[in-house]
Amino acid sequence: MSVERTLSMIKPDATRRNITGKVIDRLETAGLRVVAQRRIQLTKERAEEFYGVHKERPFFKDLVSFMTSGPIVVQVLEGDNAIALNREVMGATNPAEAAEGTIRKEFAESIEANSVHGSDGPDTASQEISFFFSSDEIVG
Ligand code: IDP
Ligand code: MG
Repeated sequence: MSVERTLSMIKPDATRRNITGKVIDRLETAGLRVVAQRRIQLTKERAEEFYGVHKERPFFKDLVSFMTSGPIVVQVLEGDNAIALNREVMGATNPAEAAEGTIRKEFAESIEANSVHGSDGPDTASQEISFFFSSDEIVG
């Protein structure tokens, strides 16, 4: 096992319902440690840049609109195998397919408004962390 860091976002559907604490509790209970955190409002330009990999997908415009519809909480999570562990705790993209006990099964409203983001691999984790945080903002 190796200690990793991953980028997490608590999405606007969750900030709107005031359940950021419930989401963070799931992450911490699973063994992930919040080593950086900030509540922000994404601009359209920043959301388009963050989700650039999806720009040809049919849901891209709606996704950018959703992600800018309210505040988000961006976090760096640290722990043993943090990248895969976070994906496991999050559950499948579509809450209808998410396993029992996962954040998306419990809290997501739809395949779009699915409460959380987590990096999907080591390269995206390091890119996504530096998209939001400088190294002196991450305190392990
Ligand atoms: P992930 O968040 O589980 O990694 P991705 O495929 O990377 O899923 O998609 C990024 C985000 O785009 C999803 O979390 C969700 O908010 C949105 N999304 C993905 N697929 C769809 C879809 O088919 N319809 C609407 N929104 C989608
Ligand atoms: Mg993804």
